[in-house]
This record gives sequence, C-alpha cells and structure tokens, in this order.
Amino acid sequence: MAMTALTKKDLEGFENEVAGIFAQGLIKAPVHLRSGREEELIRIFQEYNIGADDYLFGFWDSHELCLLKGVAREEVLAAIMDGRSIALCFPEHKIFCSGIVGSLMGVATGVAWALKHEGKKGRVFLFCGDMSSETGIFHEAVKYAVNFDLPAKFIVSDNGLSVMTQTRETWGSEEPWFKGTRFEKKIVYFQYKNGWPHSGLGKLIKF
Ligand SMILES: Cc1ncc(C[n+]2csc(CCOP(=O)(O)OP(=O)(O)O)c2C)c(N)n1
Repeated sequence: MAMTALTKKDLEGFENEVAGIFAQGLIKAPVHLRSGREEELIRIFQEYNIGADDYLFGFWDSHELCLLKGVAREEVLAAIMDGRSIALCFPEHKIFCSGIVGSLMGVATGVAWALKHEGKKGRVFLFCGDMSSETGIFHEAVKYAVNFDLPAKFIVSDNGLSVMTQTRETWGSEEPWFKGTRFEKKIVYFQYKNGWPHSGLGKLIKF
C-alpha cells in the first residue's frame, strides 16, 4: 500500500479543522500547523512511493506526514486532541516523531543500518526543518548514511525560519550547507512559505 490519494485540499482542510478546534481551547497542548508545502509533500510521497514498509521520522509539525503515510484522519485528530500533536507516534505505521530539535536523527540512521544489514524491506524517511538541518547531529546522520549507503532520505522543508529566527542570517549563508556537496544524494530539499505561525495561532508564547 502506497501512493497516497490525498490532495492538497485534504491536507489544508485537516490543518484548518485542527486550527478551529485549537481556537476553542479544546487542545491543552501545543500544535504546529503548516501550509504551503502540501504539493511538495504529496510529490515526495508519490515519487518515493513511501508505503507501509517504510519508517517515517518527523518532528513537531507532522500532521500532514501522518496522513500521507496512511494513518486515518480520525486517528491523527484523536491523537492531537489528546495533546500529542508535537510528538505523534504510530508504531504500527512505523511513524516516530519528537518535539526535540535534533532528536531521532541518530535513531533514524540506526534503523536504516539495521534494515540494510538484516536484509529487510523498507527505507527510512526523516522530515525536518531548515534550522534542524544545520544541527551537528543532522550532519553526522547524513554523513553516515551517505558513507555506508544506507536506505535513508532526509527531507528538509525550508521555511527560512527557526521559530522567529531567520535561518540564513543565523548561519551567514544563503544556501544550506549541503548544497553542491556529495551529501545531497541522501537529502531532498525544498523551500516553502508557511501560512501559519510557527506554533499555535500566533497568540501567547511560541515554542
Ligand atoms: C532541543 C530543542 N531546543 C529548542 C526547541 C524549540 N524549538 C522548537 S521548533 C524550533 C525551530 C526549528 O526550526 P526548523 O528546524 O527550521 O523547523 P520549522 O521552522 O520547520 O518548524 C525550536 C528552536 C526544541 N523543540 N528542542
């Protein structure tokens, strides 16, 4: 089972529904909504035919990823209502997400190593933001995956920001560090503009 049939409208509709529920104060935990990257994500899921055998690692902004990987809409919504938006995990779907920047990258690489050396089906797809792709552990994970040719892809969704900090200003470079390097072969990169604030609906604190 692969090849998502979900459309941009489905993903947008889901985030809008979560926003409406969050606005009523019915979710007692942070949520991170995203828009503007629906088509890129759908394209990536289709191009790589991401399916049941594959492992997906993500972070605080993974609603769309869970839907695209095949978790039922109601199940994702129930987990969000239960306060788990920031770290959605559905082990039966091989989905593991965390709210901690830089976490899971070593785990994802280890899973890819195990899949390769145990001769198992499936690949690893780790989705993170542009600032996350500047962390030391991202460098190490990608370097290892490239050097040992592990079945892993690191997908970087670049919205130019880390919460409210400009990633390009912080690193003094217009391009991501991996542009034009041999590490690009394990990285899928695209830019987008997030139509939502970093977290929540832009009121109170941002985390
Ligand atoms: C260890 C750690 N430090 C700080 C934070 C707070 N934090 C949450 S998301 C985020 C920004 C990450 O930026 P980026 O990777 O570009 O993600 P995106 O903008 O796509 O959400 C930060 C600093 C955190 N979650 N974990």
